[in-house]
Amino acid sequence: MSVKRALITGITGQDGAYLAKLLLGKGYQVFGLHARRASDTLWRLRYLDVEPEVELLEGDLTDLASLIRAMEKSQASEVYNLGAQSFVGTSWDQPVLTAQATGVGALNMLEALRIVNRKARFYQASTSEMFGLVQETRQSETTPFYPRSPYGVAKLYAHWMTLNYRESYGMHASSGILFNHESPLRGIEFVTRKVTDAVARIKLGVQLELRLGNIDAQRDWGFAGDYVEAMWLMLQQDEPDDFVVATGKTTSVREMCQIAFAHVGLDAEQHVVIDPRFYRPAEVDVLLGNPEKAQTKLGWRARTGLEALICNMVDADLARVGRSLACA
Ligand code: NAP
Ligand code: G4F
Repeated sequence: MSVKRALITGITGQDGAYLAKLLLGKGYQVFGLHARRASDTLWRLRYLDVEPEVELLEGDLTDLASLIRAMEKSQASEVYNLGAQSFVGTSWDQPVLTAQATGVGALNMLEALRIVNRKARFYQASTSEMFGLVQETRQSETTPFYPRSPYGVAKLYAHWMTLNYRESYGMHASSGILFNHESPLRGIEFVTRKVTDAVARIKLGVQLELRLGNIDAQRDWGFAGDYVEAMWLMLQQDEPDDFVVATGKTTSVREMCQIAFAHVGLDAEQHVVIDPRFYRPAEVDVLLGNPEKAQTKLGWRARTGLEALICNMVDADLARVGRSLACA
């Protein structure tokens, strides 16, 4: 049997690294779209020990020609579109870039499939941010969307384009509506990692306080390593479809902070300072997913609880900050 070939956009991001590891473990040849950057973006692939096994192809989601070349070079039969400007906060400062990379970028990738190999299977990284001002207490595949940020709007465009290409061209294009998922590889700008990094620094005596915005916001947080399995399962189905991927539990930022500080014997109340600079122009107050369809049809469920996840992230940051202090 010939080796399966997969192309991942956003391979240098949190999910891209975990997905590359998962697919390599299943015997895939893995190609990753890689935009040239001045800074080191390959650290996550090194952290998971997969950098040498991944073949990087230069390209950018805003450059259709580079995506066509990536399709031709990789000969991929599965394409995972994870690339995006993915930080909600930045999307108000750079709404046009967000629309181009996160919204039209997905359309460019779909076009590259349509031009080079429309039989290739396509995964779109959709998001619970599309529910925004939630229209139902537990959000499922049938909940109406109401995005609250330029990022959410861009993702909704990409989501509908994925459905449209499925219906217009019969393409195997699936959309995973993933709720927040975290790991030690999470970018430092996202709230869980911002908290676990600060907890490590405060514990090791190199930081005094942690400045946060709306700590009453609630999220349905899971572990990224569990969530990339759902992406793969979607592309193994006979028919393309949309799936909510979530834990089915929601927790406030405040409670998540308490877990992180308590893990190292500290009291969050003593260190967290509310700073209006981190409030957003429009907030998504609460997200809570209903993952029943993914459980029934994909046989997928979240395996990692929030407490274990946050404690693991704190431990990873303690080790990281400890190493950097030892080298200083
Ligand atoms: P991430 O860590 O921010 O990674 C984003 C990736 O996209 C990076 O590899 C980045 O490359 C790449 N990228 C940015 N602009 C690009 C462009 N113009 N062309 C090509 N690549 C570009 O995000 P993540 O947490 O892994 O999330 C993966 C995907 O799932 C994203 O689409 C995100 O919006 C979506 N999502 C995430 C969550 C979550 O909770 N993590 C939930 C729902 C949906 P550089 O490293 O070179 O900048
Ligand atoms: O960690 P966050 O920045 O994640 P957010 O906005 O929920 O977006 C993440 O999850 C989405 C899925 O729902 C993805 F599509 C998206 O790409 C990204 O991965 O913020 C979580 C909550 C927000 O309500 C925010 O207002 O935490 C609140 N928060 C409070 N203080 C803060 C802070 N968020 C950040 N980043 N920094 C703060 O200081």
